Amino acid sequence: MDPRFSLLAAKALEFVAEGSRIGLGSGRTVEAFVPILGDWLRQGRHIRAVPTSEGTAALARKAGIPLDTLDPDEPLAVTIDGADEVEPKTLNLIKGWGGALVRERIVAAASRRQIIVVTEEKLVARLGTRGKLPVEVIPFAAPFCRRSIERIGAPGTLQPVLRNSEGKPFVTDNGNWIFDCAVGPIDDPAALDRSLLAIPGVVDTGLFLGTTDLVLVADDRSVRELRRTC
Ligand code: A5P
Repeated sequence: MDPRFSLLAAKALEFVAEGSRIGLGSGRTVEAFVPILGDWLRQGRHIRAVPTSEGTAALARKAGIPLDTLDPDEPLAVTIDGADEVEPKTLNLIKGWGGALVRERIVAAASRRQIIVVTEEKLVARLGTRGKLPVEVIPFAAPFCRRSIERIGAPGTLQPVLRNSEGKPFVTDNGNWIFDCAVGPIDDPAALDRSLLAIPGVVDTGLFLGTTDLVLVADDRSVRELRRTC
């Protein structure tokens, strides 16, 4: 395992309060956090966690973390999640390379704070720089969504490629498919997000704009905290 994941996990634990309900994100970085959280609970502490994917739920059960469901009357204190790109000034994100974007969005919205844990190569000057924007679609609408996505912006702006797993479409925890759209640095992420969400059959996009309160970034030796500056 990348040793930076352990640094991030230890730091993230500082933001979990005894007795709280938290959101648990998805991806390798969170996978490193789950067993450390389990060890912390075995020292006599209590939390309940809402997982953002079936994969995280399985890991959490294995680690002895009590699971919970969303409660509209009781926001989660914090969600600890990963990301695929982070813009340091705005803390805007691209998420979903792991395929859990929809539940990640819902759990983030149900939380008072969203804390993102990343290694430093995830930091980008402009979203899109790492070249991939996931868009979750309803399978019935997939051909229509593909065509509509291709027509956004100048020709070639977004090139949707259906995500595959062992030769078949990758199926999300919600029974949907994902188009990984080849992108470059995005000029106006909010406008792009609106255009994508306006397509019938698009469930959600990997653009997480204005949802993040704090980003923890690990290099080989330490973890630094990023807060929004604009
Ligand atoms: C899951 O859908 C994603 O949003 C993950 O949070 C993201 O891909 C980060 O994953 P890693 O920690 O594995 O890079």
